[in-house]
Parts: sequence; C-alpha cells; structure tokens
Amino acid sequence: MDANQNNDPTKKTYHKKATGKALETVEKHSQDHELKLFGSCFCPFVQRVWISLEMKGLGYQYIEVDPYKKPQQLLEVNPRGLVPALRHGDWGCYESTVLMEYLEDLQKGEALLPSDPKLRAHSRLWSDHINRHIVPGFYRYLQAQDEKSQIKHGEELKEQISKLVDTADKSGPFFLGDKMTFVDVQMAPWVVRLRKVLQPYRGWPEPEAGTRWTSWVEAIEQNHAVRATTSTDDLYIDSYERYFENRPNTSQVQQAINSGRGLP
Ligand SMILES: N[C@@H](CCC(=O)N[C@@H](CS)C(=O)NCC(=O)O)C(=O)O
Repeated sequence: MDANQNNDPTKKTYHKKATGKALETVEKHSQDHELKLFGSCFCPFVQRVWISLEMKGLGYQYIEVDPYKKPQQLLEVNPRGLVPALRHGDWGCYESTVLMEYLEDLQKGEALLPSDPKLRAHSRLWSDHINRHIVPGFYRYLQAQDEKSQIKHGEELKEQISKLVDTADKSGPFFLGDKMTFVDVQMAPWVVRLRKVLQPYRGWPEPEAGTRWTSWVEAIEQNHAVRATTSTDDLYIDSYERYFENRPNTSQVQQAINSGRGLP
C-alpha cells in the first residue's frame, strides 16, 4: 500500500507503469542510451519533456521511477527527488521547463522554439503564465473540497486559460499557428488532464464546438507525440483520486497547494 492510501486498500493510488500507447513508447525506449529520462507515467511535468523528445525524434531511454519512494538513481540526478530528471552521459539536470530548454539547445531534430528573438521571448512569457497561473490553478480546483471554493477555483482556472487562448494566433490551431511549438508542449499534459481528470472529477465542460479553444484542444489531443505519451483513461482516474480527495501524504505539489506556497 502507498502512504496516500492511509491504510485503506480500497483507495485508488498512482500507477507505476504506463498503459496503452504510452506503454508502447516506453517499450520502444527501454534500451540503454546515453540520454535517460527518469519519469513517472502519471506525471504531467514528465509528459512535457517526453513529448519534446518524441517531437524531436531523439534517441533516449525511458526509466520509470516512483518519485515518492525516491530511488538512488533519481536522487543522484535530482537531489530534490522530483521527476522529470534527465541524465545525459555523466551530467544530469531536472525541472521540466529547464529540461525542455536543454533539449532545444542540443539543436537536434525539430525546433520547438521559433527562431525570431521576439517570438522566443513571447513563447517564454506565456510558458511562464502556464507555470505560474494555469498549473497551480488546476490543482487548486481539483483539491478544493467545498462547493464554494470549487466554484471559485474553477472560475479562476477558466479565466487564466482564456488569457492564453486570447493571446494565441487567431487561426491556429496551435499557439503560434499551424505548428505545435514550445507553449503547446508546456500546456499539453494539462489539456489532456482537463478531459481525463477534471471532467470526471469536477465536471469540467467539453470544449464548445466552433471556438478557438476547441480547435486548440483537438490539435493538441491529435498530435502524434501527445498520443504516444498518453496512457489509457483509467490510469489518470486512479492516479488523481488522491488529489480529488485531497488525501494526506499525496505529494509535494498537493502540500504546496494546501499551504498556499508556490509549487515545487
Ligand atoms: N517544478 C517541477 C515539478 C515536478 C513534480 O512536482 N513532479 C512530481 C510528480 S508529478 C514529483 O516528482 N513528486 C514527488 C513528490 O511529491 O515527492 C517540474 O516542472 O519538473
């Protein structure tokens, strides 16, 4: 049993192995490689880096780790013991946004940041918006236990997403136009989890037909790298029940939200 189950085996907990298309991708990348991604199948921060690797078509090894048990091979790369962590030869680093930038700087495969300096800054600014406002808003809404705060946090999340959608290229379907780039990848794991987690647990609405938001969501959901790194629905339902119930011992993210601190 895991600590978040509080001695109750009927409580669902996080999965330790990918399923569906994500499992196929794990299996394709199980061979030893100098570039190693330490990840956990349910983790949206991991999925960002994983999508980037897949979009760039880089060779890599995926290593599934339990970030709550913090195995030594993870701590060697990330002393904070969080996933994602990346090892490249004898060097290692962590933090999903930093790792996405590192992969960009390798200049191999498809570039996710545009070449124009102003568009690069624009992309970084809106990635910051996602990290500062949308990601914490997602957890605040999911963890909220009383109806009043659920309504409040649901509205706040919608408002922060609307700011991003209003800034996106008008014809899209992606943030900068017809190509999926850095900001889309930063946002993609939470787009996936709006439908797979917030919809069943908090009644998050289906995107309205014909809107700019809908065309973006559909384009992200259909992207080959997003699909290749997404597991079956049950994995998300099970893995997020602990957040939905705001159970003790869930994670550092959950504790940060409860105590009003910034996310780890
Ligand atoms: N800011 C980090 C957040 C990573 C993170 O919170 N990962 C979670 C899994 S989704 C984790 O490793 N949790 C371990 C813990 O809570 O002890 C990033 O962007 O990489």
